Amino acid sequence: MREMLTMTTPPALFDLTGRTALITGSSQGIGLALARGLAQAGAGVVLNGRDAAKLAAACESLRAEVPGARVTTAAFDVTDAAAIEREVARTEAEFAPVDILINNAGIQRRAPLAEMTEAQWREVLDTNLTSVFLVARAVAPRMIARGAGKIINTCSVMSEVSRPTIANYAAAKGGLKMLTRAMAVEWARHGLQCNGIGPGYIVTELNRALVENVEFNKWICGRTPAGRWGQPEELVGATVFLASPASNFVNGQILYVDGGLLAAL
Ligand code: NAP
Ligand code: GCO
Repeated sequence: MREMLTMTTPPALFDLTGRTALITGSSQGIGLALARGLAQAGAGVVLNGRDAAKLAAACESLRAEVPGARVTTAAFDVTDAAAIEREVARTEAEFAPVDILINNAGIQRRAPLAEMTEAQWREVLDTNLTSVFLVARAVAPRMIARGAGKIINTCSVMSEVSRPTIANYAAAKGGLKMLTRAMAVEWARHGLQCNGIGPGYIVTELNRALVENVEFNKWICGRTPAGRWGQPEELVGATVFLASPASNFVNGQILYVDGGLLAAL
């Protein structure tokens, strides 16, 4: 056993040099922070979003922040199956094979459930859940052919609990927890590790209205044992772990990074 432990030194366990990560929804927020952290760990990164100009700006800033980093962009809507297939094929042909897929793109459309429109329901389920099926369906066969790959899905504490006005989002993130496990069950035998990260309340554009709401801000800081909102950068450690050789025997797990929120009544 001792020999096994000395086989790989800690830095190598978390070294992503030579690997390439596609991070959906990475033109801002959590996705961009994860891309930055993966680049700092040595990975080449492919930024994604629908807005090409926003992507170009994010790409430029990342190249400046992480000198020598391999950074490119792939603009596509994660709900558009044809665009996904086209951009994944182009990325693998022109940039590098995708070793790490982070299904991170997501939206919120808050409304009381009894008043929620079909459009609000479908847009959230399409973007936060079905998209993960569509993108993984394009990437996983290539990983399976190579006998290796890391898939990390951005779940949420809403994969476990809900609150009023986000039934669509909670349903999507609850489904994403089980889709993550289903991926692990089918693809682990092919050398893939499929897991998720479960952020708590993080300060991003998606939550701007909540952060700026004095009453909600007070509630969430009281509801979170750490007594504060999280920052996107605080999700990087868990993501690098799940993207690296350190997690080669970890499958079907959701790693919650929530300041203790789910531990508390
Ligand atoms: P954000 O700041 O609003 O960023 C969302 C990103 O997703 C943007 O880059 C956006 O770019 C992209 N995106 C949205 N719809 C897309 C689509 N159809 N196709 C491709 N890209 C799309 O949100 P965030 O807080 O970073 O959220 C990122 C992920 O973390 C989401 O899955 C969210 O559910 C999850 N999450 C967030 C929190 C939190 O507290 N913030 C907590 C738990 C989980 P474009 O609009 O340019 O396409
Ligand atoms: C909300 C928030 C949450 C967070 C996150 C918590 O309306 O309560 O948007 O859904 O974004 O998902 O983990």
